[in-house]
Amino acid sequence: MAKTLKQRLAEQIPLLREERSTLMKEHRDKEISKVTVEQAIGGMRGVRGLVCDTSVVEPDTGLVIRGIPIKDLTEKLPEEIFWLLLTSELPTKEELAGLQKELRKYSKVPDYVWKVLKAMPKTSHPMAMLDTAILVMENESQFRKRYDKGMPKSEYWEPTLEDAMRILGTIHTIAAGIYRIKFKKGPVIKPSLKLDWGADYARMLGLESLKPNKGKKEDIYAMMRLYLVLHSDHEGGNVSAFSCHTVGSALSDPYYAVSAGLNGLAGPLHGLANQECLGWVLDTVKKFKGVPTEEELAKYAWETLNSGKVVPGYGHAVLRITDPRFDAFRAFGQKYMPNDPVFQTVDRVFNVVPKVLAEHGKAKDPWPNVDAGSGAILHHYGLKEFSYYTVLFSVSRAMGMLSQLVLNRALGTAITRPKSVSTEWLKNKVKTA
Ligand code: NMX
Ligand code: MLT
Repeated sequence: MAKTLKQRLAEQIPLLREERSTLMKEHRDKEISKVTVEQAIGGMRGVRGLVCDTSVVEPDTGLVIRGIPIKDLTEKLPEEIFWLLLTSELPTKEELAGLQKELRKYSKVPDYVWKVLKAMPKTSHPMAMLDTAILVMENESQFRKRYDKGMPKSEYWEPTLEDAMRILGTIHTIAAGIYRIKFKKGPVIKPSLKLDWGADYARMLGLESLKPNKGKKEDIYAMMRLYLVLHSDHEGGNVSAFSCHTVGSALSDPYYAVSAGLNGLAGPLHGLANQECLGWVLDTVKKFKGVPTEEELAKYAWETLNSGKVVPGYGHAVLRITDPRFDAFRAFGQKYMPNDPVFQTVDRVFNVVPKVLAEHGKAKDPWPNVDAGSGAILHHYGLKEFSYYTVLFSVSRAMGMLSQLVLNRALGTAITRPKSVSTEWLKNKVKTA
């Protein structure tokens, strides 16, 4: 008989606990990283001080989920990725069907969430709306309820998983509702309970009825599934995962922790770069009245840099290659929209900006990241309100944040509390080092 996700985790967790306890018993004092002044001042780049098993990102490979490079996962459903992130296995057909059924069990969005969203200022950013919705749903937290009743530490992961299932069971419906409320697209659409998670999200957004999508239902579903797979996780040190982890480490429940992660994702150097990136691309199309030439793009990139701004969608704190997630979006665009002028511009930017950034000499990584290409694809399917784009990223990244939380609860990971030092301390330390 097919196992549920909870049953599979219940089998794995004792072994994971054993593995961690052996590491601690036998090797607790071994050094795995050092910290330079540059790292302490420069956002701890490259410091190894955090354990995350859901995925790994190395400079020369990009995202690898449980040993599988992301390029080999592009045909999978997001739900399969969630199972993979948590268990390090892809689900069987039956396990996948069971997981989908269970997610649907949690698909009812409480009425108070819609009331709160509708009461928010019309000018609220869609990310502020999503974050508010997740936070107000904290009212549903099983973790908090059981914690208040004195649940033993060994059981923490169980209501964490239940909260995760409720967040994932509702977040696509909430996110689609935000799109329809904020951009006056008509009444909120209910979940179908038949389609898979990605396809249903696309349907609830109403993408099928947007121009020019007539008859392209399957393409739109494929696009959304790909989008949700590609953004699902990026190891533990990125701003959203680390924020979620830190808040979760205080035993704040998953609603608080995910909401903290989303606040980080809303920053222009992190998830908001996708909205900024499409804005940058469209500005060039407008300025040069059509797909710009490579010379025009180079000029525009230099103007951006000389005005002290970053070129959004380029550079990365870890990667030193073209982000394989960008490659996957580019391949999708080449297949489904090779003649779209916005996609063509993105492609042309890719030929130009790395050279400009290399010549500029500041960015350590001149290559495109995931945000460089995703917007053009959404734009092609009529989703043109780019302040919404980070919400799509969030729906997907909730899978990564939540799987990391569940595993950390299962392993009893300690509260995050690194030591900070003062500038005075640094100055004294370098004198003696
Ligand atoms: N355009 C212009 N300057 C850049 C860029 C860029 N795309 N990328 C890095 N730099 C600058 C950076 O601002 C820094 O300047 P300064 O010394 O004046 O502070 C210098 O190059 C060195 O930065 P790095 O060490 O290469 O990059 P860091 O690890 O600090 O930051 C990012 C990584 C991703 C924040 C940075 O590359 C960036 O701001 N990129 C544009 C925004 C973006 O695309 N963010 C999305 C990240 C991916 N995501 O999905 O979240
Ligand atoms: C992400 O997907 O989280 C981004 O690429 C940022 C990062 O990994 O630092």
